[in-house]
Amino acid sequence: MAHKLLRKPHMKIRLVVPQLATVFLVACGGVVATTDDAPDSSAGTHETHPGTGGTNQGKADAAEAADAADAPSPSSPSSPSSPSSPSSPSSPSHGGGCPELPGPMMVQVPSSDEETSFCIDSTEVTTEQYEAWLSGTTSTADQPPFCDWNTSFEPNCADSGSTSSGPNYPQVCVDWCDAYAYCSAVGKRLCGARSGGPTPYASYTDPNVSAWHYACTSGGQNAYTYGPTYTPHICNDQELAPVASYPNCKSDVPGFDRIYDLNGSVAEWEDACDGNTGRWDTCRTRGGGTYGIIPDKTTKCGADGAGGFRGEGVSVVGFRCCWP
Ligand SMILES: [Ca+2]
Ligand SMILES: [Ca+2]
Repeated sequence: MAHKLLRKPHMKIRLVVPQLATVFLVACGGVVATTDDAPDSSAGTHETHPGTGGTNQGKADAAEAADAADAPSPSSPSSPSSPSSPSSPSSPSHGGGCPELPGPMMVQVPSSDEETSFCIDSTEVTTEQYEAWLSGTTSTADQPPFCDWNTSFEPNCADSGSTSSGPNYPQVCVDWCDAYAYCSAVGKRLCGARSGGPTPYASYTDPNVSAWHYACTSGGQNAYTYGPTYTPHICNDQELAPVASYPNCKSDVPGFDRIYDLNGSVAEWEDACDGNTGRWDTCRTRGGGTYGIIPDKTTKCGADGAGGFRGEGVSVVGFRCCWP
C-alpha cells in the first residue's frame, strides 16, 4: 500500500506509512503526544503509537531478539478457551459467575461493589473466534449512529500488516466498530466503564472507572499485570504470537490471575472515545507492545498512544470484551 493520508475534521491528520509507524500530526505542525501515566513522565513524548507498532527495523530487531530469547512457539498448545495457566489453589473455578458466551472464556474480577462487578475475556479475541462470528449471519444494520459508515466487519488493515497470522492469534485489523459489533453480537460489550457504558476518554487510567484498567492493574494495585515494575519478556513485547502463550503475563492477585495479555501482545480497543461523531473519533487502544517498541512504556497498563481512529483497523490492534 502506498502512503495513505487520512484527514479528520477538527484539523487532525494522521499519516499512515507502510512500516506500521503511525504519526499523529496536527494542523499547526505539532505532534500529538502519546501519553503515559505519571510515574513515567520522563518518557516524554514519542511519535510511535504504542498500539500501532513501530518500524521495520524495530520489527527486525524484535525478531532477532525473539529468536535469541524466549520467542513463543507457534505451536503453543494454549487454547483461547483455556489459557495455559498454572494451577492456582487460590482461584475459584474458571469463569466465576460469568456466563458461557462465544469468544474467549471470561473471568469475573473481584470487586467490593456489586454494582461495578464485571467479567472480562481472559484473552484477546482470536482470529478463529472472530471468523466464527463472521461466517454466521452478520448484519451491519444495527450499529450505533457513529458506526453507520461501517459497511463491513471483514478485517481490513490500514497499514501493511496481515489480517491474520493463525487461528489462535489475536484478531487484528478490525476497526472500533467491528470490535463493538462482535462483542455486542456474542452477548458481551466492548470493555468500557465498570458501571456500564463507555469509559470517558480522559478517565482511562482510573481503575474506579475503566474496566480494562481495573483488570490490568489488579484493582489499582500494580502498573503491570504481573507487578509494579517492568520486566522484559514476561508479556509479549516481541513478535505477534498466539493468545496466552506467555503464561506468566498475568496477575498473581487472586481473581485477576487468569486474564492474559492485558500487557503486551496487540493493543486493544476500549469503549473510550473522544466523541460520537463517526469514523474519525479517536478511541483508546490499550495494552499493546508487540515488536518491542519501548515495551516498558507501551506494555504498561496506563500507557496509551493518543488512540486510534474509530474507523481504522491496524495490524497491532485487536480487542477483548467485557460483560455485562
Ligand atoms: Ca469495518
Ligand atoms: Ca494486549
